Amino acid sequence: MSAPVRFERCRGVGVITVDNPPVNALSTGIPDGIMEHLRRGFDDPAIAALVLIGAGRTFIAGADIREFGKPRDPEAATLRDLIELLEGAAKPVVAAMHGNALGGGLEAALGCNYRVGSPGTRYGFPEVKIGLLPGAGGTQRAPRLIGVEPALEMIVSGDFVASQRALSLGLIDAELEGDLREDAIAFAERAAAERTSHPRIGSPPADRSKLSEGYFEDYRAKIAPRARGLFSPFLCIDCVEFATELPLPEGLQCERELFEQCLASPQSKALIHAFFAERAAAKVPGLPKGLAGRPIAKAGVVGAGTMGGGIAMCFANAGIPVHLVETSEEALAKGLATVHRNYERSVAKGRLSEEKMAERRDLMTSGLSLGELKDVDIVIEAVFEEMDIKIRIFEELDRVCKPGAVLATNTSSLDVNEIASATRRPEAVIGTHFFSPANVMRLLETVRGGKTSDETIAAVMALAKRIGKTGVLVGVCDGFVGNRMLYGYLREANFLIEEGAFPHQVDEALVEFGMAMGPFGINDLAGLDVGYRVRKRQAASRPKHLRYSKIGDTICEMGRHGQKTGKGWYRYEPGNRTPLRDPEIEALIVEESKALGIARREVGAEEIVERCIYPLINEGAKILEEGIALRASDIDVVWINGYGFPRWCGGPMFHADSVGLGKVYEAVCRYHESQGPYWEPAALLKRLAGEGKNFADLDASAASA
Ligand code: 3H9
Repeated sequence: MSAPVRFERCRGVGVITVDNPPVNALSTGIPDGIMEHLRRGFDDPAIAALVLIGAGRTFIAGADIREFGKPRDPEAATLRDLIELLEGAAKPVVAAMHGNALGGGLEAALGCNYRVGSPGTRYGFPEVKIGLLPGAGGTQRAPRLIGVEPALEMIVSGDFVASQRALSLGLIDAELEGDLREDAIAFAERAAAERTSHPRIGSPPADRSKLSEGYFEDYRAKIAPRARGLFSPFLCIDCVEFATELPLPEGLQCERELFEQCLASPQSKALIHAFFAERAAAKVPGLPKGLAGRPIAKAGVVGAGTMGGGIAMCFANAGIPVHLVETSEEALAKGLATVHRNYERSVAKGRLSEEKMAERRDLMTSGLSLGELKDVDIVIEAVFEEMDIKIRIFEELDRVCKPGAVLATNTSSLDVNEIASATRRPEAVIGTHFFSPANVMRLLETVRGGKTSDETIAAVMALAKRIGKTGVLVGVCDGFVGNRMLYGYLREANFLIEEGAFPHQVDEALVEFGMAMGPFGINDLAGLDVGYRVRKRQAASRPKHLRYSKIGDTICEMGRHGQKTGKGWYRYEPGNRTPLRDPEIEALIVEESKALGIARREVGAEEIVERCIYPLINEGAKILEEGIALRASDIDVVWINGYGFPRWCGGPMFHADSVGLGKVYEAVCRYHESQGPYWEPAALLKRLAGEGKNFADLDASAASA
């Protein structure tokens, strides 16, 4: 194994290479290694300049996130020590960047005299996405180097900046198109030969003379809606404001204190959990190593409704040709018109160029016969949630599709095994449950049937990554992971309104908890008829002794299907999506309580949150017991990316761990007593609570098994 930091002399330039795969993170020992070689270069009279570069596919992607929260070796040098040494360097140092130069990696580069990069390099401070702020001088040096406004935008959004933009901002001094190492060495040689002094980010505060009056206050107000519930974006702004007021050493001190606050916050722990959970979800235990699955060169989609059209867009957006099939010209034209409208909206908003839109539209073909799908590598069926229709389609797909093609269904709750049994190749059948709008939502629940082959799973998990989705592998059950958990959440929301709350109170309490929207608002957005159809299908098998709220059905039968009909749980003014309380619905709810013999009572926000969130956890535990989800963290990924669960709470299972499983179990038992059988505690929850363990322990022991 090669050393994680190497030194080579090339003519009069010392090249320090960080080789710490996969992303050259600044793990313990790496700053020491870089510092040792820097000193060696400073001391060697034959060396006139130094280059800092990354091995493999990237420059340094930041501090090692895995080490946060763990005890650190007090003897080991820190990133801040490294940057201090760089800033005091007697010889010019050039950061040569490719791949990603992120967080602490970019901060180290800011400590160098020169920054150069390959054309495709991405630069950024993504710390805010894991609840932190750039804590090794990024908030102080970036505004001094590139100006307050662009620096603030980079630091608060966490978004990456492309190479050309980095060049125009002055974040890098040059874009080097040839061999980065060679060109950077030549750049360093020239700098050493031609100049006696080398640029350095100075101590005076960043220039605020061009900022408008109240600039930082306005910025705080501007980001407030998208940063709802979040802690670190506001501390990022504080830090940049310090950079405009304080000399560098004092600014660095303030930044350090605020960084420590972020690091100690529950939010950063939850967001870091979410970061690793998403990466863990991509790994499927048991799949043969290196199995890539069939490459997808062309796709087919059956059904051009909202979901089908959105799924076709996912393929076209990723550059994959896609053929869309409908049953009538009219339905096809309608579906394509929606797709085109979506693209045009993106162009109008400046998110997509005319040229890219044309390219994407050109990748889409369409027709009226399933026979046209004979050459696709994957077909995704996205028609009505009716088993009979799906069975007929899969029988036909089995006849027409080429051997080895993946046959996928976008069902959100139906039995994938039953669908697979309509074919002679159940190994090729899999569920791909997209979320609406499919071209926007990141979650892809990938449903493994009893006979789905490893190749099919590998192909779909790879496809998920390629089309920019977070794939989570789940097993077959009614509603899979996400919707199965949703049943309990919505059920309790409905019971709460029978008992005394109104829809807006339930929604407000859950939005206050952190959910992107409340259950009634989201129902209206998604369309009430979808859930109604599922409930009708389940009616025959629903145990009659169990409590059932029929208000949702009544509302649907009144023709109130949510936002699309202007009325649902709320009413809507034409052209406005703001939910407004509707006296007609509230009267109906009061009437229903009376009919049920329930004396309405005040229902507090705490009860609303417990009654809706704890069933998620209890059901999640049952899902784990049954092996429907592979990990508790996969459930978190599903709920964060598909259901608007606050990422900064880490997902329902991480949230349960944070609350304490003992406390959650005790509450579930209490509600079991008062509310009855729906609240039957999961055996796993009981066991973990009894053992003083949590879901993270379960995942850790499964990973090490
Ligand atoms: C920081 O720098 C703090 C400082 O300001 C102040 C300090 C005082 N550490 O995403 P991928 C792993 S905070 C450890 O699948 P991609 C990742 O878990 C840090 N591990 O690849 C995965 O492991 P595995 C600021 C990391 O090509 C593997 O690398 N920096 C780190 O799609 C591949 O990752 C960030 O927040 C890390 N920093 O994307 C950058 N980064 O194979 C966060 C990645 O075992 N990282 N890993 O599952 C990213 O945004 C993406 O990983 C990146 C590559 C764009 C780099």
